[in-house]
Amino acid sequence: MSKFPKDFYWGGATAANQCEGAYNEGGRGIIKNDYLTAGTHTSPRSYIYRDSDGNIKRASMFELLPDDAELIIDENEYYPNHIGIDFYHRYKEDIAMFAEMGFKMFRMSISWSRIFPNGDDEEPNQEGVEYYRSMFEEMRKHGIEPLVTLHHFDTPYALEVKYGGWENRELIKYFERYAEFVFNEYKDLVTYWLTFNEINNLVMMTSFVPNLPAKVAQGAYQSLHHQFVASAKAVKKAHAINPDNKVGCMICGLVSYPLTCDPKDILKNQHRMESVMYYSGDVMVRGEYPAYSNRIWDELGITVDITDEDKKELKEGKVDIYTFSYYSTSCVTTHEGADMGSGNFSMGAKNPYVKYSDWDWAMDPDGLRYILSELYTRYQVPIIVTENGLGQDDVVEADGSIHDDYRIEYLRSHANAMAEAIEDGVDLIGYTSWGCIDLISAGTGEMKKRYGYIYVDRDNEGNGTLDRIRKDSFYWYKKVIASNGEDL
Ligand code: BGP
Repeated sequence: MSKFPKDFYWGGATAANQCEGAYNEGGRGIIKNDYLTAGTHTSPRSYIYRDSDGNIKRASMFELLPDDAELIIDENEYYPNHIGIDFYHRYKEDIAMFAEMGFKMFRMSISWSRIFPNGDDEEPNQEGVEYYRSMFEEMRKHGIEPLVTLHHFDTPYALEVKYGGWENRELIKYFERYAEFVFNEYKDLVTYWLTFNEINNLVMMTSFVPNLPAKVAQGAYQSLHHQFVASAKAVKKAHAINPDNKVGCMICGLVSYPLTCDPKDILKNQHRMESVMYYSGDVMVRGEYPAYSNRIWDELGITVDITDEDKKELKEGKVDIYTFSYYSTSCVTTHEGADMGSGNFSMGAKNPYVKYSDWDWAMDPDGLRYILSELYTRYQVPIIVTENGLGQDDVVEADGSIHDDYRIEYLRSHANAMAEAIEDGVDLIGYTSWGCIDLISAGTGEMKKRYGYIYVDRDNEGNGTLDRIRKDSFYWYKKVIASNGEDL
């Protein structure tokens, strides 16, 4: 007997800026990621910019850009997101392949700058509006439930230039207007929504980067607060427009363990989990800042401007479901000399009890069962795992087949962990694995960090036909969905 509930939402996930391409088609406005070059897991993606003296310079995505930097697109560089996997033009054939696998849910994102190219425009861009309508209709035609992210790393760049980005409170009203517009527009087609993808990423570096200037931490926490308020206002609108709407938070699952049983490691890990992960969920699900917030702000030497009106909004705009990404875990320690690994995501000490991927991310299915139980005990709302998967390059055999048994093994072990969590009593209602079709890596800009059940013929330099090929995992997942997770 399947351990998964009868209507479990099996599916996959993508994000507009990593798959659509067509970055300057259909009236779309520019986003900052359009300026990101490709990187690898050892050399970060970078921006090319002109400084106020007219010099052309390069800065990695992890550096702070100077205030006078004017981002430019250099004809001699390769910008992977410009073409993506051409999902913009091929979404019908791709959705048909998702349907062939039996998807019940498809998580995608609306590109805000396709709807409001500058973010604060008076009128929406009709071509963008029709584009997503057609995509939702296509999903419905195949019986697939859309799960729509409103913001996946893609604030319209014009808002960053004009207002300085999310540090400025002004952005709240533009996001609210965009959200209200799409809730009304797609009212008959969409009921599952997520506001900000991995909202906690905004403050992640304040825990991982030592001696970060207080100004940076201040800006990060203030921006996050503005996104919390923007999200809460959107939740209220969603409920007012259609009481059936279900809105979720989307939290980056930065799960860590104490490296040793030294009580100092236990405490350090508790504080790490609070600042990088629980802080955001606590505000969005419970509608108020948790008690430990003051400790976090004091340690960073910052003050977050929170008005009484904001507090009211947060209370009234609590999310209905908790969703998160889960790839990996890491360890936290106060002891010198721990192996810190090189993965761009885990950012902690290496765990001797788990295996690591080619990109040095820990593969830890037990950690998924563990965190699911922690989260459900904490929040008691339905949960969806909205991202999970193994990023690894694949080999296309001479006969065109792709034997990605390593990916099947990763996914199977995580599906088993979900089944166990359900038996533990967790109200898990869905699973949309990441990059169900190969797409551009957010962290490295690589194409070869592949997550898909569907292979896309394109390499890190932008060569390839963009043809789609079914991998072995495609047929495996189809069987999993058909048996509702019984046949893993
Ligand atoms: C999450 C993002 C996704 C996705 C994923 C995998 O942080 O929400 O956009 O990209 O991570 O990461 P990467 O693309 O760096 O392998």
